[in-house]
Amino acid sequence: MAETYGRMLITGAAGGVGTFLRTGLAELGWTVRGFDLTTPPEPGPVEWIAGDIGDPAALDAAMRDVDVVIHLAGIPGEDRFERILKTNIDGTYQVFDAAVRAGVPRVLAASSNHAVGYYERADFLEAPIGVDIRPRPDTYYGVSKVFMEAIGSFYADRHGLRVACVRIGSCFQEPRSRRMLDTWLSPADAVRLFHALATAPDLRNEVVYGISANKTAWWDLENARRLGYEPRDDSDVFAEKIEARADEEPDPESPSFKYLGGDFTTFVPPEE
Ligand code: 15L
Repeated sequence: MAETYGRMLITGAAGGVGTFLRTGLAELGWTVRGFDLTTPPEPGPVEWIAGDIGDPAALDAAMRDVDVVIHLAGIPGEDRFERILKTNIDGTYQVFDAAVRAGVPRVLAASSNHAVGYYERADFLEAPIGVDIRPRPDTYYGVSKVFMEAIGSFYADRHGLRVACVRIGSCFQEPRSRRMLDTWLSPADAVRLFHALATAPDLRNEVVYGISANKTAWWDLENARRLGYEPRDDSDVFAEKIEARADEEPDPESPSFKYLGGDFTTFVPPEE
C-alpha cells in the first residue's frame, strides 16, 4: 500500500503542468483537489472545484482542510498588461491571501525562467546561475512572476507561510527546441520536485529552479537538491532528434539564442 500524504490543492489543475502534477502527485499518495475554470478533466482527481482565482469566496471553499497549495493558475505566456495584471498579479495575490486566511501552512507557486529571461547565455556559460541574482523579466508575464516571488517572500516573512516559488524551465513531455535541451523539466521530475518541496521539513522561504538533470543546464539546483529534489531525467536523450530537425547552426546574436528567455524577449502580443 502506497504511503499517504495530506490534501493538496492545485490551482490551474486542468492545464499542461497541472495535468502532469495532479496525476503524478495523486499516484504518490496525495489527496488532490483540483481548482480550475473548467469542469473536471478525465482522469479527474478525487476532488474538484470549478472556480476563478479572482474570486475570494471560491478560493475560501477550495482552501478548506488543505495542507499544501500548488499555485499554477494564470496566463502561461506573454499577454497585454491589463490581462496579466488581473489574472497573474491580482490572482496570485488572491491565492496567497486565501491560503493565509485559511491557515494553510505551505504554498508552492509556479514562477518561471522568464522572471530572469533577459540574462544572457554568456552570463552563465562558466557556471550555472543561482537563485539570488536580481530579477530581469523579459515580458509582462515575467514581471508577474517577479511579483509572485515577492509576495511569496513577503507572506513567508510576515505570516510564517512556508513558500517555494519554482522558476520552471520548459515543462513538456519532451523538449521542443534546442533551447529546451537546456531548460527542460520532465513531467516525472516536475512531480519529484513538487513532492520534495511539499514534504521538505526545512522549507521556509525559497526560490528554486525547476529543470531536469540536463547535461547542458543553465541553472544551479543546489537549494532544490538541499530540499530533497533528485532529478532523474536528462534532455540529452532527445538531442539527436532535435538536432536532426533544426536546419542550421543557431545565430549567437539572435535573441532566441542569446537570452535565457529565448523568443519571449521579442514577443509583443497583438492589439485586440
Ligand atoms: C513558461 O513560463 C511558459 O509558461 C511555457 O509555456 C514555456 O514557454 C516556458 O516558459 C519556456 O520558457 O519554455
